[in-house]
Amino acid sequence: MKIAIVCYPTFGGSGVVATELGIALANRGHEIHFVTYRQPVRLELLSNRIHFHEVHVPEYPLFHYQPYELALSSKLVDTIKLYGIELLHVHYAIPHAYAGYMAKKILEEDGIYIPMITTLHGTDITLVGNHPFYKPAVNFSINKSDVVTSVSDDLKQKTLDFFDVKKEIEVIPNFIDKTKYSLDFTDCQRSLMAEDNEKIVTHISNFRKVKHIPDVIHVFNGIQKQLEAKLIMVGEGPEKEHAELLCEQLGITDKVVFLGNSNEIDRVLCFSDLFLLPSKSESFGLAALEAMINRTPVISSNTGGIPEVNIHGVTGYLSDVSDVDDMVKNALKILSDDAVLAEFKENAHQVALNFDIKNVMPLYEALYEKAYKAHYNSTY
Ligand code: GMT
Repeated sequence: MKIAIVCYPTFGGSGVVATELGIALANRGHEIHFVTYRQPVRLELLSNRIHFHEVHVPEYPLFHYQPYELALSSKLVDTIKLYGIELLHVHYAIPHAYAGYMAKKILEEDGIYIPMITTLHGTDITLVGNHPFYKPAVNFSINKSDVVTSVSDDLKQKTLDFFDVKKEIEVIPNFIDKTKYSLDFTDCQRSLMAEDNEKIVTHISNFRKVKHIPDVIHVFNGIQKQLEAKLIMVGEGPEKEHAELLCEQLGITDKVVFLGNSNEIDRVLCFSDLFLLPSKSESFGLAALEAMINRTPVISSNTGGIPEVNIHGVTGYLSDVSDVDDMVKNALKILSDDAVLAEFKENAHQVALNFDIKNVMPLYEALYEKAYKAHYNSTY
């Protein structure tokens, strides 16, 4: 099938899921066309089955805001016509579902009908999407999608609670590709980051407020008071500067490394002993799943879709949002005993295997087939 994928090309989870899905679909023989404003960060190789079409928004001084949705709709129309695209899959409702629907309607004028799948990822529903400024447009575009998917049961429920959705929402979780993680990969270079007696604690995110970055620092502070440890912070975002300042105030700067954005998170996770994800809300928590497949247990908040991934007492622990003391207590339970740590590491890996792309991709493919057939039957 020829599929156009619209996503954010950045380090955010929705872009990562869209990119990895596109690559996997191409490996299964589909022809994939990414349409976005920059080459997605996880998309390293283009091929005859993976294409990238850049959306340009020409600067014009009259416009206070440059109209990205308009440029995206136009690019979609052109790409779909030129390459004979059969299905459109948009990731993140804002503004992608809206722009996708416009493209669909424009194409209909030329007698071209194309089904659109919208995947809801989280903040497009929980934070941004239900803001009164956007809500009517988001509600409309969800209902106008031919198929709607969400990445967790919790996000499905929130979408039904916040919006007036008339469509069935299919839950398809985030995934990993287990073939990328084999036991014989030993080149972790752990010694570059920590001494042998130090435990390595890691956090990876886009450092937005929703991630509760100060909680990450406070939890680590509690851990390092009890045992030798290092904290590795991966990512960039608005809360980073404050986090650096907080480390200085707590006198732990020599124990915390800020790495910035990285394409090598598996390398970092490979030598990590614990992953911290104390977010205020999290529709799934792809970062936690990526930690788990790398044998890193997770200390997280008990919010959103996280409990669907991080199993309390098995792959890590869940605490109430902002309950830093409980997170410290749970972290120490895992880190203080090497046998317990080894058990949690193995459990984390085993549970993560349930989310292997081999199990998840057929769910998307089945929906594509269904959407394509339904669309075809209703239009011809
Ligand atoms: O985590 C982020 O802030 C990035 C965000 C995004 O939209 O790119 O991630 C969301 O989508 C991911 C992929 O489906 C989920 O794993 C994340 O949990 C979700 N983030 C939030 O809900 C905060």
